[in-house]
Amino acid sequence: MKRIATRIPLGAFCLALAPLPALAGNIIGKVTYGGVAPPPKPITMTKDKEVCSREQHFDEGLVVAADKGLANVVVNIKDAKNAPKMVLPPKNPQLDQRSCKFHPHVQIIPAGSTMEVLNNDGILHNIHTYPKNNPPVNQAQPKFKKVMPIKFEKPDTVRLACDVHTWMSGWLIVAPNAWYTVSAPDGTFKIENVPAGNYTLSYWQETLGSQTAQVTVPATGDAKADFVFPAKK
Ligand SMILES: [Cu+2]
Repeated sequence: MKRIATRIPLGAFCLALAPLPALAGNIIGKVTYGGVAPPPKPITMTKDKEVCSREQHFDEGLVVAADKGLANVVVNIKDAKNAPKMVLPPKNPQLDQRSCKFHPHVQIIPAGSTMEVLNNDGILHNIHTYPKNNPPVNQAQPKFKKVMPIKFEKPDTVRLACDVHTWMSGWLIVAPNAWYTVSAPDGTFKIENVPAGNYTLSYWQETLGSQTAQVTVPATGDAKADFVFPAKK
């Protein structure tokens, strides 16, 4: 009768003592527009033209790249109970008003942070926020006031406008956790360091609204979450 080997190989023993690898990966993907991209719509400026026309202005409600990559889509994990908090950056996030345009058009900041609204135009702006969960702000920013801080305590989706230049438009996402990101001009995005498991991703675009999709983060490697955003009916 053969003896059954019961000795545990030394290699396995060492493996058992080694720290467990973190079973986490990144969710990466590209959002594309599922329709015929409308041609960029130029904006007619009616005020402070000398300063405002330092840059070309187009309607940024739907920014589609040549290959249909969709910019400015906010991607986040829904019901992210175990999500880490978004770390407050060492420097305050900034919203620049340059050439009568908000830079960036869509920005994600952590809840509890203070956003510095900059006036680099040397003319009067009037920031007007349309929040759901934070106090609204409607405040003139004269040309000499270069920086105006606004604190955002609670998670929110905030539309930004300027009451002097009615075409100025932007969005601020006040994120409750780190699993938020915004798609780049080519539509690509990445949410880092998500533990293995099944998740629901939310895709939000200012003109097209919200969509969801399922994604599975494997024990090793990244999860692909390419998404075709349905065109508006
Ligand atoms: Cu303005």
